[in-house]
Amino acid sequence: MISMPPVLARVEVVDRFDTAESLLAEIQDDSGGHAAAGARALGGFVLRLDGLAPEEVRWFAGLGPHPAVITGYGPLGPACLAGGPPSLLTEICQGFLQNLSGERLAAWQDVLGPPMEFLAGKRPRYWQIRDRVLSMQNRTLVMGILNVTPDSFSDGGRYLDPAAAVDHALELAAAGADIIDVGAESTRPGAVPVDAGEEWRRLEPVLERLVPKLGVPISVDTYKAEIARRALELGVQIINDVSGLGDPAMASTVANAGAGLVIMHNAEKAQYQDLVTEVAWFLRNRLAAARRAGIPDEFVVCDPGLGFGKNARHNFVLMKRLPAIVSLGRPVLVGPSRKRMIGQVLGTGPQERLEGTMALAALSAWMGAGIVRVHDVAAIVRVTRMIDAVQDPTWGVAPDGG
Ligand code: HH2
Repeated sequence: MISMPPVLARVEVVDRFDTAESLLAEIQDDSGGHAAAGARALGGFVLRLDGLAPEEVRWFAGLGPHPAVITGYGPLGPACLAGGPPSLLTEICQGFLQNLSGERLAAWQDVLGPPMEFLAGKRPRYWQIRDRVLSMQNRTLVMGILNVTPDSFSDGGRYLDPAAAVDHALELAAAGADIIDVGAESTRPGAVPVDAGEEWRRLEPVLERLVPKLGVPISVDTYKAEIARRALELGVQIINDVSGLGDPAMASTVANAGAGLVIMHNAEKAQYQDLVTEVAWFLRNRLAAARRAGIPDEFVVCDPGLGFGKNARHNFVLMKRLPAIVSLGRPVLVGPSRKRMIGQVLGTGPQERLEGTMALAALSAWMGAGIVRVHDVAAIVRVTRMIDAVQDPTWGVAPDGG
């Protein structure tokens, strides 16, 4: 097993609300430069590299004030921000790689590949799940939520009865859901943990009925490898793991079934030195762990995990800087549905968060998410269809349509 040096590369999009300070707040400046300000002037992209070796950081420092480059320290050690248009950042990446050799070259080639594709305008648009491929080429996918729990924060108790659960899943699919995500343990803060026996008692009767009936793929929201194994045996195609492979047996279980996997960021405490870097690093790290366990990257989708070990402010920062997660190279799933971050802004309870969910789903789709996970499928399908039409104005509309 090759241990990968801790390096990380990602691309952020700088917009009119960003100041040099807001992007640089996280890396301790040791050069007095103004990369983010430069990025604004030059075209709106910032490339951030973390975990540089001393000679590597010297190479960046040697690039001088133009192109706008700043070096400092992040949570993975020496870090660098370079600002400018995609062509300039691509040139910088190529120059940087030319100066490397051996294991460092291999490590940086591996992490720089996806951001360089992102800068070239390419997005990760496919997800392999068992023998199917889900495409996000033309449109954002909608994952409908089915909670077979007594205590989920917005719909607990409504679908505990298997017949009601199956009916609801069929309704969600008819409303346009591309995937149905079935969960039998609430993950809301303060929820009582459920043992595998109880979780399976809730899931089994639903999955047994649903697998043969449902035309769209089923994912199971569980962090327990034992539950994942049983669900995969019944024929589900995806495991949605909110612990990001916390169970050591999870990756091999998913690999053996050739199933799709959602790796979500989670943390015990809402405490970060540098939120976006830490979330991106966690996801990259778990992606590499999945690969080592035999899950090719094509089978994995990444999720920043809104509300998991994060306060509202963390959630909004992650939403705003979603391209940093998209540039890691895998399709991104975002789950904003009815979450507390909406209630905190609008002062509304879980049942009155539809507009907030619509806004966050629209932003997610616009900023490159491939999948949104929601309760209100019919409304969100309409929202994402509109965003998709703007993303690709040639798609689905006749040239002379009014
Ligand atoms: N959020 C919830 C549960 N599972 N999975 C992913 N991948 N991403 C998410 O954001 C996510 C998730 C929480 O929402 P919900 O299922 O509605 O509530 P509860 O955990 O109370 O059942």
